Amino acid sequence: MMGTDFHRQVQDAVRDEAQLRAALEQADIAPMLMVLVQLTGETALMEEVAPHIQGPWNFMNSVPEAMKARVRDALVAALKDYAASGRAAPATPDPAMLQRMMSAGVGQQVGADYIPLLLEEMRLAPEDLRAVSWRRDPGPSLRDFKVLVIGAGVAGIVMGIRLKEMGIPFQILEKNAETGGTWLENTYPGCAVDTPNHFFSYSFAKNERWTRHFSKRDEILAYLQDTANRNGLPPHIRFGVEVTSARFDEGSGTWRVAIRRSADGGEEVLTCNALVTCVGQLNRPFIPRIEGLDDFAGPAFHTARWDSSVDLKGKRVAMIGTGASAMQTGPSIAPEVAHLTVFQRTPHWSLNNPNYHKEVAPGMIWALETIPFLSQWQRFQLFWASSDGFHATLQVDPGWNQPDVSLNEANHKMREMIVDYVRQELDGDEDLLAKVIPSYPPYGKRMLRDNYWYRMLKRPNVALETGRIARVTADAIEMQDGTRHEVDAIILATGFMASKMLWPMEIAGRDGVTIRDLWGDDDPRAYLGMAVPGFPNLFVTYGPNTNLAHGGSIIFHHECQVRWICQALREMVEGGYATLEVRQDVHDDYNRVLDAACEKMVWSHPGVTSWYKNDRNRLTVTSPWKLLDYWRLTKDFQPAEFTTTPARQPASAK
Ligand code: N01
Repeated sequence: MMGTDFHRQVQDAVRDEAQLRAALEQADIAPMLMVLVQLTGETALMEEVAPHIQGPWNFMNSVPEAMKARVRDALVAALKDYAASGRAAPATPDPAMLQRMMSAGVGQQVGADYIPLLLEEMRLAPEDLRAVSWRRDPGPSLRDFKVLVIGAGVAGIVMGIRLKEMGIPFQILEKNAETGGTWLENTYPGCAVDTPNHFFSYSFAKNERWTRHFSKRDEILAYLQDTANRNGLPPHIRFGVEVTSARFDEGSGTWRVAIRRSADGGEEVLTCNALVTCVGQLNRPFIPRIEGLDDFAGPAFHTARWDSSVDLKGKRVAMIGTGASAMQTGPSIAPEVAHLTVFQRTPHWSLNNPNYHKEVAPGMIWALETIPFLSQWQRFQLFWASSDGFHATLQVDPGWNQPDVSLNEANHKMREMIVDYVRQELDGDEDLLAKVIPSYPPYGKRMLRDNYWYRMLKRPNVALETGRIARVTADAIEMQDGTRHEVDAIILATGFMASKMLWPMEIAGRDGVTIRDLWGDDDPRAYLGMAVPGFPNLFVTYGPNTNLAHGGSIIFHHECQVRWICQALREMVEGGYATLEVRQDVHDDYNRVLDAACEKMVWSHPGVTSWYKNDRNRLTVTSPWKLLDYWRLTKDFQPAEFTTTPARQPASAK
């Protein structure tokens, strides 16, 4: 924080003491405590409060009111003192002090190895530690270097911002008419994030104004678009063009990228030195092959292609699927439809989070905006809450005596805790409970956040069907046991073609070998999820085994990937290389270790079927690594892991 910013913030904070005190009543106690320690260097009160903090979420502490009041008083006094004295902003605490503060703030031991990661993530100091800078002046060699980025969603935005910062010429190709990617395309009722928002945001574009702890789609889309606009991305984005294929040209070491314009269907070929895909894993809807689905007479659409022209009010609606999209859609439409039949093939686990439906109190928003360092410490709390805490409990204990239903003691306790919660939500309806509790261990499929799903199932106008669908007719869904559900509309909450990564683009590398030749429909592999032998100068974000399922935010992963890709591009530019290609042995060794790590994780459990793995039980989509592991793996690009060819050719890109 620059000195003047700090002083302006401190002056703003103390201008109206009554307002400051009212705001502090609504802000979270642990982040306030951390700010107090940072401002004063005094730890005595923190040590007194620490035993009352039992976890990183704000609902996990039992700090007595009188103690909270002392924290607030001390913070007001510290802010007033800074305002009156004009003293410089306090330095970032040293690593040992940070570790103690962090551990006290979350009521858990924060390992020293997390401190460098957290400093980046929180941005306590003004420097942007994730920015990649040149080691020597790239000079004129940048002029004829060009990067094409496919997609202007969450990953494409950070990719573009970092390329722009480095001065690397680039263009983003986006099939839609606006930025936002998945948050633009998904408009189904109830669409929201289920990672806490003060963490689910870019580290370099904090947003203190989230109105909810888990915001709805419109607010997230506005944030993404605002971030893109503020950072001057629109002139670099070509909207309304879909990449259909990309071919590597061995002679020039460049990629020839074919695009189709949505306005007139016309086609063009662009050329670039490096190609970065930012198309996500969850972009192409999966439409199940159900006999007769095309013959249904009423509206039938996928959650990610929501047809807002259809009024569901008073209609008999079928919803197929019970994943994250269904979890948000179902309870949102149930109150208005005449009848909702939920078709569950296998149940999901779902956790309750008391903040999930809450708005952020206005005083808290004010405090986050106004009090120096508070939003950084808030981010830390939520990072830790959503971080690696559960990772160890998601690994198989080979000696565990109930391996079908859980992995180990901690996982079994979680199972029992969730079952108790669901039983309560279902008012003790044991028949329904038996249908909605999975037989596989918790976290086997993506862990959902309960959006009042179980209460929805208790509504008189909602029914849960757990049989197998046989066919769809013009006006009904027929089950294998002969049951017939007459419906007016069908919602397909059936997920995405996640394993068929980069589809439907045809991407051909050396010798014309395509990504599909290599990966088939469901077996993608890459080094760190980003680089593929035989595909020089191609970088994949959110590629194989980079989805997060134990915690974290996909934005965190994107920032790790983008830094690594920028370092790779720096290597190309500074070295004047035509090509940069991951070594086959490096790729293979990584995948061997990765597969072994995956096999121990809950997502590989034989009782689980999910989009995380292919039908040979190999995890293809999801990462087995802790956030710390992946951060370490991607922090420093290792040139020795790549082969290069010299003498770059200019890309005659349009
Ligand atoms: O898709 P899913 P999703 N007959 O694949 C069922 C992210 N996301 O769109 O479990 C009957 O999870 C299928 O059944 P089964 C998030 O990463 C995030 O809900 O395979 N049923 C399953 O129930 C998420 O994980 C948010 O037995 C069929 C459902 O369809 C990912 O997107 C919100 C079937 C598909 O569930 C995908 O979630 C929304 C068939 N033939 C999405 N085929 C946030 O909160 C499939 N199913 C941030």
